[in-house]
Amino acid sequence: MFVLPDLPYPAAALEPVISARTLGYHHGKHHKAYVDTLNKLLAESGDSPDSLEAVIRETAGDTDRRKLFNNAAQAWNHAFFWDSMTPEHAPPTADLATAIDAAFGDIAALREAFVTEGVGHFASGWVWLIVEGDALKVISTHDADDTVPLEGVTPLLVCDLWEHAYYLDHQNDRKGFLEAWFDTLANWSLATRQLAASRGEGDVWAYPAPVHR
Ligand code: MN3
Repeated sequence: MFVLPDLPYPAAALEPVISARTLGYHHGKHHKAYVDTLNKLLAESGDSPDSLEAVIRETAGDTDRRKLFNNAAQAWNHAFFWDSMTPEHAPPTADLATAIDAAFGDIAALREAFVTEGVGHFASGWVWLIVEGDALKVISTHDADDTVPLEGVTPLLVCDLWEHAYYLDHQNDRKGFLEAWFDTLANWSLATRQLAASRGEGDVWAYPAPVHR
């Protein structure tokens, strides 16, 4: 079975952009429900996969296993989202800063691209900073879809575009949420590690391995 990872910081650590109330519900109710449903579906089918990434890759695009995919991917996306934020925000440096400048011109242009992609994304989903091959890109995905099944793509950061991520704190102001998120919460240390891993230095981020009982 898969565990619900603890938040990597106290629930109030991301205030005022994300309140403790929002984070408490988001992690303790939404994320937990995805993990619980994932475990229930796996128990019913008798499967005991080696990793959550394997479940997502095997079920992506399989309409008969859409429910399993949705819950597996949402479990993964939320854990990566928690790690995509930090109360100790610091700007990108070194190789990451160089890669951002090469792809977008500067950090302000990346911010514009990230916010514009997130605001323009219709309904629920996720906005990502990824590296594909050698190039940084901003993309969005719908509903539970993520980058795990995409060959040659490493996610650097993700932000949740579902209304439950921001509605209590920002109401319908997705743009304001994304701007504040980018300016004060984005975890560029994670992005730096992911970029290095995409180049073969260290391991890419992975969901905690399942516990077999
Ligand atoms: Mn969410």
